[in-house]
Amino acid sequence: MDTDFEQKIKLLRQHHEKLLQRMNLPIEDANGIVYRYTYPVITREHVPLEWRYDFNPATNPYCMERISFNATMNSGAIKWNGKYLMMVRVEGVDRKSFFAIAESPNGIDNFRFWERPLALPDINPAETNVYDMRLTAHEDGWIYGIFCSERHDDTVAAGDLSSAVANAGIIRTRDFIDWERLPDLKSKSQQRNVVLHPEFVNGKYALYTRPQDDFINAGNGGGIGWALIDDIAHAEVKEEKIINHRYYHTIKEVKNGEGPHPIKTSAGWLHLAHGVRACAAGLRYVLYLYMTALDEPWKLIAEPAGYLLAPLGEERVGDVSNVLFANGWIADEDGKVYIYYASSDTRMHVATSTVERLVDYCLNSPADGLRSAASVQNINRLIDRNILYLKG
Ligand code: BGC
Ligand code: BMA
Repeated sequence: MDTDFEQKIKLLRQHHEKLLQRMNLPIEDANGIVYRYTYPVITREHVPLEWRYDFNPATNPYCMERISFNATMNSGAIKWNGKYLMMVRVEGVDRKSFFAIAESPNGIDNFRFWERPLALPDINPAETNVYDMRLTAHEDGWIYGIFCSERHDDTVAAGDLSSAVANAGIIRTRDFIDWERLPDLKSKSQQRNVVLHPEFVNGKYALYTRPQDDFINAGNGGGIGWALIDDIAHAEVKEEKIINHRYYHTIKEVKNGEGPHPIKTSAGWLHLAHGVRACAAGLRYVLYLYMTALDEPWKLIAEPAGYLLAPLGEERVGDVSNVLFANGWIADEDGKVYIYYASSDTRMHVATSTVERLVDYCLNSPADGLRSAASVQNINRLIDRNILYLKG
């Protein structure tokens, strides 16, 4: 018996347990719209020790990690059997990412990975990387996952090992254990950020899409698209219309994409999305909200100016700095909303709010007037209203 080895493992387990059980409290400097929390909810340190260490001293005499992880980010989310689940994008030090479910009893701490990563049906040897899962419990009774399936673009010049093609992969389950993989979404353009709407619309499945000209650039195709699908088992985008546009000098000038599927509220569908602009430091990703009509989910009814959440403090720094990205949120029965967002492609956080607050934010914050002069007008209108009100 190697007591030194055993001692090391015991310590590792103790530290790991302490991290997993760490309590998470809201930070009180809020703007009234959302609350951030003290700690990230899932980091690479949360990855189970069994995935990392060989516990046998004979084959791991130095008690070293055998497989190491780089990041836990862009996670889908869903409430299932009373538990808060995240379908985490786990990325190894080899840059390959995969999916793994982590579960919490309360949605803000004590997230714990299930025993093994998701057994994603492997249907195409060219599929190189998978990421950014969106989960939707559809009214047809299945729980769907739509994710980005990426491969090398074989049409480019030899030696170009960076050009890639992004498609939407589709899986579904009834129990989160057995997953059926459906054929990838057929579309004329590349697709990342494809999301399934939870209800049938005119008897059809409905997808939020993000057509783009090539792997990185939205180009002419820019914006969040909307497409009706005849058969989800052979999904094809036949017609696509842009329902949320990009504009010059806004937080989404370069690209935007739907986050998780929208939340149904009495005032309309509440959407969380990401917007991207370019600057000297690279692409800056922030999160914003918009709303669409209840009966016509493709019709924009409200969009407050600018972002809801942007990288702050330590969130700014990571593998791809200056990025917030979200593809999961949960609206609880009592109206509380858990927004799961990743910072800088590195770690997962939670921010909480309520449906009422987020709807109020969307309907009553001024929209983007697209010019400095319009922004000043908005401020002056608020000051005028305050003067009037305070005079009594
Ligand atoms: C990365 C994604 C990124 C995309 C576009 C992919 O290779 O894995 O994180 O969003 O490229 O930059
Ligand atoms: C993308 C997304 C994310 C990522 C972001 C920033 O295009 O799909 O995977 O968080 O870039 O790197």
